[in-house]
Amino acid sequence: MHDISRRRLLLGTSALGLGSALGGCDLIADGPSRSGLYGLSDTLTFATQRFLLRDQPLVREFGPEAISRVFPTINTTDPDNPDYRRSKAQGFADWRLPVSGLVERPTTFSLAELRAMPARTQITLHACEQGWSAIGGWTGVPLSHLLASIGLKREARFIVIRSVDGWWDSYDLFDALHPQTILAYGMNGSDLPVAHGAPVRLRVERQLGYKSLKYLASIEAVASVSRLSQGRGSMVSELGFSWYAGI
Ligand SMILES: Nc1nc2c(c(=O)[nH]1)N[C@H]1C(S)=C(S)[C@@H](COP(=O)(O)O)O[C@H]1N2
Ligand SMILES: [Mo]
Repeated sequence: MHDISRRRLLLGTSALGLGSALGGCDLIADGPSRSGLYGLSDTLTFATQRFLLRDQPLVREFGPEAISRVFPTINTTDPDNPDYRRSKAQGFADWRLPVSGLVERPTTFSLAELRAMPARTQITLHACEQGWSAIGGWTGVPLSHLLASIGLKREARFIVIRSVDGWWDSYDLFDALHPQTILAYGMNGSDLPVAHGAPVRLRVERQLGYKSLKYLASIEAVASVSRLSQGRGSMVSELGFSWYAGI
């Protein structure tokens, strides 16, 4: 036990050192990783991608003709949660998104307030770890804009996002502040459908589909994720998936 935690500590520290040295960017935080060989490969993938992508390049965006006629939907497709059902019945008029933690002005946003912010539309390829992919068009407010509007504190290193169906995940600032990381309320020119995460879902375009949480419930800026749940940074990493799922 002692050895394992020491080893994780060493691996974690080397990822931070390698990441900062190669990336030269203080958006790079030490990501949670698994122990053993998987942990080592997570750490190397993370550090390599952070180096290769250090200028925050955009993922490829397509024209409208590329949009998939059928965009699969999986896992939760209609949350079985009384508050969610009530809100859905009202067209999400009472839906609210609290943004708290290490921010200057903790704020709760309505859907109308998010829609009034500067919007970005992007047509991108979604890749699911289960082996399918599809192209969809997403419209929403960049998370970077939302966080800037309420002031992210210097100590913040990760953004933790929770969903109404119990999914939760975290993102380092490198991904959270990426220009294509948006809180999407529109899909293919219409309101985001319930099956795809209405009223608002996250799009994190440089990671696998499971990082793009649907049915957003709250956002929190934190300095570390080590004390959240099992300290692995997300719900799916507690099930064995990697925290960092860069593609
Ligand atoms: N809250 C929540 N977010 C989620 C999921 C989920 O079940 N619940 N599934 C994830 C997975 S594995 C994928 S591939 C995409 C699927 O999005 P879609 O249903 O719009 O295709 O959402 C991701 N985000
Ligand atoms: Mo997925």
